Amino acid sequence: MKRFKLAISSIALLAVQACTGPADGQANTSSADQTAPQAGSRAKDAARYLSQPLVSEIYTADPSAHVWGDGKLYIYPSHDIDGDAKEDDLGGHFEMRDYRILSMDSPGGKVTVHPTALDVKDVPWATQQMWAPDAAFKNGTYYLYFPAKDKQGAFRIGVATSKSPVGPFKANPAPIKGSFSIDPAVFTDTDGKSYMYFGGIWGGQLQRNVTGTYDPNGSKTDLEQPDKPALAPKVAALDGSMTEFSEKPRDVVILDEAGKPLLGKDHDRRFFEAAWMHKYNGKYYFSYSTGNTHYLVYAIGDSPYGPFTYKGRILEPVEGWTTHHSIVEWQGKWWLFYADSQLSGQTRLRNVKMTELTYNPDGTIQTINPFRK
Ligand code: FUB
Repeated sequence: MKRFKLAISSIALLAVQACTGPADGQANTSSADQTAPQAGSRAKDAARYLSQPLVSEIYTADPSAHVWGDGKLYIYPSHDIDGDAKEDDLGGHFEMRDYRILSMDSPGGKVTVHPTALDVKDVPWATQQMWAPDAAFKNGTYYLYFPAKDKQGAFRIGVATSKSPVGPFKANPAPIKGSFSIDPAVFTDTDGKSYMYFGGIWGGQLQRNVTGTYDPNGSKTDLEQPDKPALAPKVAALDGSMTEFSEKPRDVVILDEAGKPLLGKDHDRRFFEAAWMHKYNGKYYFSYSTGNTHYLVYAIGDSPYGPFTYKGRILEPVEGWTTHHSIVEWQGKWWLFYADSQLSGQTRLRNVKMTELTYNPDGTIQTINPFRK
């Protein structure tokens, strides 16, 4: 299957900018951006979607949401741009070059689009493709973690610091030692220890790092062993500096209901990309995207290292090939942040959204349909 799929919606009834207001926790959009694309100019049937884009001045994806000490909600997204690359199975069309951070005071309130927080030109080791980032806070410093390709074309994970949650961030001169692949997600446990979850197959290159060294000629997809355990995402504890691993990355093992690792052929459930960790009622919820089957799913464990047992879907497929999410508690409710291609109809130009997440009494998550019935 191609690295993109056809836009689901083609019936244009309402202009997004004429939509009658926020729905389901959605915010009114914010300040103008002189680098703004044509977001919002494409007439679409906004009412078909469960949630509306949080901002339309820029294209955004991969929303990592956090609530720091001031009680506001900060979103650390990818900043999609309309580049020249043709769409391919390795995500070459995701040509992002910088990060812009979003913030909101309350669900459904104004969303502020902050100025550039970090540009690839200011990252000494990185050349291109500033993909899905995440952030952490410790002892007065904010940390921005981001994947980008180095001069060999290998994805590494970098870190940049700031005294402000919205930057500007200053990048460390080299990527995190021992890091590879994409989609860092940093989880700080209640005991203060922080862990980075990361990885992605296909364009995320996890399958090209199985020997511990990047193999530029490795498989373009996965292990190509459908009946063997699927490639596992990785987890490593961060050291006290928050800028290096304190251990060699370990496999995040995801088991089926029989206690067996999910297999490579199980495309509806196996890990593809977009790791996220959150804790609910003392349990660890590892969630991720299944990529080419387009689901956001989750697995539950008793330790930040797992193993995790697959539990089900969080989100059914959105418009556009990718989605990527975060889950956070804010103002007494749990929220799912995700992205689709509502504004552009193009996979490379996405927009972030939020909607409420509901748990069942047994701790399972109610599956969300991104479209209204
Ligand atoms: O945004 C670029 C890549 O697409 C991300 O790193 C993946 O998670 C997917 O959303």
